[in-house]
Amino acid sequence: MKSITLTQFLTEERRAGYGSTDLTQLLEVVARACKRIGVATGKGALGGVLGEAGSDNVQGEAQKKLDVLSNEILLDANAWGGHLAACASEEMADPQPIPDAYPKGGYLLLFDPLDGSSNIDVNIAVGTIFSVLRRPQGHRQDVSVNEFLQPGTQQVAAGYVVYGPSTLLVLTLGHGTHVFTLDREVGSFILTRRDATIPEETSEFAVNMSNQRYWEPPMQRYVDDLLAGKEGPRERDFNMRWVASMVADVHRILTRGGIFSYPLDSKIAAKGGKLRLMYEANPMAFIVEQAGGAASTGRGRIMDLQPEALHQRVPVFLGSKAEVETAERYHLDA
Ligand code: FDP
Repeated sequence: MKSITLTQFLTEERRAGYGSTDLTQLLEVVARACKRIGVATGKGALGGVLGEAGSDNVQGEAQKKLDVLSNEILLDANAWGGHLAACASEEMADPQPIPDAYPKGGYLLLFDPLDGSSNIDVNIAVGTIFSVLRRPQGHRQDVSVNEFLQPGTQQVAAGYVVYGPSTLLVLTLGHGTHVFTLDREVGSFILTRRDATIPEETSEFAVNMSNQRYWEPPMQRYVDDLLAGKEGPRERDFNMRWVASMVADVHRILTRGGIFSYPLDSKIAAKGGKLRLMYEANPMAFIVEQAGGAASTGRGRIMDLQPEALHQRVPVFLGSKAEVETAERYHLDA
């Protein structure tokens, strides 16, 4: 069978009325930047890029050298294309406008350049997550942060790349979620799964159990019932997995189902949660919903939230639809 490259896929999508020429080119630039991040990640200790950068990001988290490098790769790659008005990143306090030397376009790009960075030094899969919004109409001056504060339902595209045993790009433009695998010899992303579908039911959950004693009562009850297995109210045994790279955990769920959750706990309650709404929760929610799954804060749909800040955090439950709805019921009935 003839293989379909990302370029061909995006061109055909555009002809079918999904996305503009600018969006297609923007996504190709992001994919190309991610290939470079994949090369840097793949070099490991030989590339001299492991370990701490010696700086903190806006959230007070220690930056790894690869966090900083990946951020620079994405910014450099996206500066000159003319498709974007500005970029925002987990690693930068404020959005970065496109430099004056280049034309500005009508899209806004948000990214977590290297998700799961605690796993870099131990050679476990990490990834990049990105979200594309349209710049609101009527803004001609410098891009303000408020232009980024659009609900997830406004995303025109979202994706993630996993740098694992193989490098994968998962993408949605709002009609289906599609998986591309990097052919490393040729250097192209090839479509390997069209219209990925997450099974509605699951018997597998992903959560950092070490936080159990800090969770809210409904979350405690939900997980107690999962752990009670066949003898408990759920009447079946559940398996648990936790990679601690959201991209890898979400990709497992996209492949075989499951529920991923980073709930509120008393250690992070003041921050509103652990995961960032704009460049982690929203793009993953879009991808998961487009694959037939669901994504909730535990008390409502993630993509319906009106963001209040660029680096806002939210509780996250996503994956197999029926299981996310069950977890939601525990919270809403409490
Ligand atoms: P990280 O901080 O290492 O980038 O983005 C947050 C995240 O990783 C997710 O990728 C991951 O699911 C989670 O945090 C891991 O949290 P724990 O350290 O609590 O396991």
